[in-house]
Amino acid sequence: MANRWTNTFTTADITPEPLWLNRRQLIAGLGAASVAGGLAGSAHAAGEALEPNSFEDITSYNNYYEFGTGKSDPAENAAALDTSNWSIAIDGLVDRPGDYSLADLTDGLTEEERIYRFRCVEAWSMVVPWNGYELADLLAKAGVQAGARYVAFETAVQPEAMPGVRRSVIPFPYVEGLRLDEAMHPLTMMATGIYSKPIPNQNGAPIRLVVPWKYGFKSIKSIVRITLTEEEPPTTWQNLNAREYGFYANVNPEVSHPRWSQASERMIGGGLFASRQETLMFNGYADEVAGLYEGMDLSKLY
Ligand SMILES: Nc1nc2c(c(=O)[nH]1)N[C@H]1C(S)=C(S)[C@@H](COP(=O)(O)O)O[C@H]1N2
Ligand SMILES: [Mo]
Repeated sequence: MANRWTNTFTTADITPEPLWLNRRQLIAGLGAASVAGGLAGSAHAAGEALEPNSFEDITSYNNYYEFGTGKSDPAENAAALDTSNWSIAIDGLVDRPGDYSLADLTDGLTEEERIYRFRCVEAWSMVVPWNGYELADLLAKAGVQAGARYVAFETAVQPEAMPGVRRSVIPFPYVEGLRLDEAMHPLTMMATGIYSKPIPNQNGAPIRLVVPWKYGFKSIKSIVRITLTEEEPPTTWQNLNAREYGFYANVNPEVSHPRWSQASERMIGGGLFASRQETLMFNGYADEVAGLYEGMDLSKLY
């Protein structure tokens, strides 16, 4: 599969259609065919093929506050992260709570490649070729119970390895959450690779969330716990500043951050004279996800 990157890539290649067709039960309210068509259509709607950033761009300009607040701190410090014998505790409203190794979680699943836009709340963006699995398939291993409405996530805390944790630059562990239907959406993935290589520590090794229609801070790294809950779980940035960061944090060019506009974004790797590009509603994934928020006031979903 690695040699696919040397070929011209179309969005239709991102997910083999049979994988979509297997997902009928998981795609509540949408026919599998329309989801497959919708994903293929999204980049066309955005008017361009997705041209991934270089591996170097993606792995040297990071936000991972456990390793420091500078963009190059994670790449400099994250080699110390111990990713050996990783397991994720899955608990809360599940049929089979317990510690799941990466092998347990991915057993029987086919790793997929997805080229996704990635838009940080700080108004920069990249295009990343992730490798990984749909979160819905991992959650199915634990068996989500009927009463579950939200999914909470937690990042590892390794003070010896993490200078940002030792200095408490923000409260740790870093925590995030999704509504269950967002978590089950076929675009939501758990990434274990980039460019068909194991995901580098600075990008959230060995396994991190990727939710492409939301601001990057929702895509929590190096996950050690997943809890299915009835109540909306707290999130790190809401805890820090609820007036600036909301639970939903859907990319929305029409709703400014209190301190800056979200109407446009700077593309990483574009060079000094690169022009900004317009930010797209739901980061270009509106066809697929707008239905999740029907009847909700999008201006309040920041
Ligand atoms: N645990 C943890 N996860 C995190 C962060 C963090 O500081 N700690 N930063 C978030 C933010 S703000 C962004 S933009 C993305 C950056 O992902 P990347 O470095 O792979 O581009 O990770 C998100 N996940
Ligand atoms: Mo971010």
